Amino acid sequence: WIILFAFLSTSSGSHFPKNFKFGVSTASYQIEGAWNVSGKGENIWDRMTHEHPNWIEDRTNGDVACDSYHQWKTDIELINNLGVDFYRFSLSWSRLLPTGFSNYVNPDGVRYYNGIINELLKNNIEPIITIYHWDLPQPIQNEGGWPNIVTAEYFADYAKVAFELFGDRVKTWITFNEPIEICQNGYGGGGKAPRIFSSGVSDYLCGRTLLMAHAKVFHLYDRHYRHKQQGKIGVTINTGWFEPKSNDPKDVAAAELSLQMMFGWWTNPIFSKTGDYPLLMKDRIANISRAQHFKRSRLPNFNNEEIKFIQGTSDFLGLNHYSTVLASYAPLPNVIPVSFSNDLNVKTEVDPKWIPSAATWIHDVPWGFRKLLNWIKGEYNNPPVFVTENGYPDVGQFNDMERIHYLQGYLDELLKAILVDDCNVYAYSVWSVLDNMEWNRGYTLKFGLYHVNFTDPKRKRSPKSSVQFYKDFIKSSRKFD
Ligand code: BGP
Repeated sequence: WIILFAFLSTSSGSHFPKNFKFGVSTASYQIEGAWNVSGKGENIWDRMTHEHPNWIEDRTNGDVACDSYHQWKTDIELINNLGVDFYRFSLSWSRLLPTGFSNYVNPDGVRYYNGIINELLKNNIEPIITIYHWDLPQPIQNEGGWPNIVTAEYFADYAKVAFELFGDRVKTWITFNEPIEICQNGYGGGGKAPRIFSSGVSDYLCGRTLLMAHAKVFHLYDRHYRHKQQGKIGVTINTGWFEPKSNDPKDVAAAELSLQMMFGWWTNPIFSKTGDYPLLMKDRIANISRAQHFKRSRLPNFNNEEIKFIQGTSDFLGLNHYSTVLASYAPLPNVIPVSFSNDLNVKTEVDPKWIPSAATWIHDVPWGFRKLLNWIKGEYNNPPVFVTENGYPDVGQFNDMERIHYLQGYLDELLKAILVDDCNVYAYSVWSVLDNMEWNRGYTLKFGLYHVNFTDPKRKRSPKSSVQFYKDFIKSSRKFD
């Protein structure tokens, strides 16, 4: 053991299992630009950033972003230069289906994604598609968006178009990226589009639709495409690690409640033996709703048939993980406000000794990653985990030593989780290839391995030090094959 630990702590990349895959991730709205050209329709991020520029820190938007719609070939060269196995990117729903509905497919959109997929394959890089990374077509939002259960049908129609068009070459599909961000931040009072403020009700309705939509699309793939196309389909859920602030059972319970309500909300119905939302969450929201004089729980239930429909609908658990917080007990929620965060009501803070980043919510705490992977292993019987995002934000320095320190630390802990703890993780992806439009932070926050000059109309890309780091890391991990 001592030798193994000594080796692990000095290793860089070595000893990852033979078939372990490394990659990088992006999302359509954050990089593509070309928001209204070549037939693309309007989506909720276009609408929100145009109507409310002040909701974005630097009053920018994704109109041009990294201009990847025109520069995708350069991007693939940069990705290829890293020596990665796969590239995870998302489809812009309104670039393929400008109104959101499947009665008209935009040929330029099809051409664009075909170009990317074919070029990746030519370079031996596996294309991995996220079907939905937050850019809902505006006309579907006009019909109520995700809180309206009918949106699940339109999502399935869209997914079918994607399977038909690209499924002969794309073998890994991710239905949703980070459902809690879509629902709680989009419809429950957070800052993400469409930023609807009906807290405490719409966010849970949205959650119900998303879980049904995910399951529907899984079954669609399973029944009609899996046999022919031989691919895998899963979902990406995000969570930080919640470390109890002390051994006090109340703090331990607060940490567990946080994991169950933020992560278990999604993973329990799909990956657990019981199906359905976590019991802790159901009881808590039912009780609070009662105290608030609601006639029923604000958490809309699933009947037995629906539970069976959702259960087991994922070939892998996509995990986005960035950071850790200390959780401690807070008194039972007040009756108001009616909101998800009031339902949860756990106190969180960080250890002042942890290395911060340019985002208040991200610290360099690699051991939390290993603990989370072990928690997932215990909770859901060691499912295959695909780490779809992990990364560190700064303000854009070329010599990005903090990013390298972060990535090295998290990769080391991942390796221990795999080799020492036997966690079933088979792939890892860095967020992100390029500096990009970081949602509410606009261009003030940089996650890229490559720097992008956003004042240059050509959006010139240049490597940061972390490019060489990741490249070497991947290469040395393969040397031992
Ligand atoms: C994840 C998203 C990514 C990316 C990253 C950074 O939640 O899936 O799209 O943006 O986080 O987050 P942020 O820009 O909110 O700091």
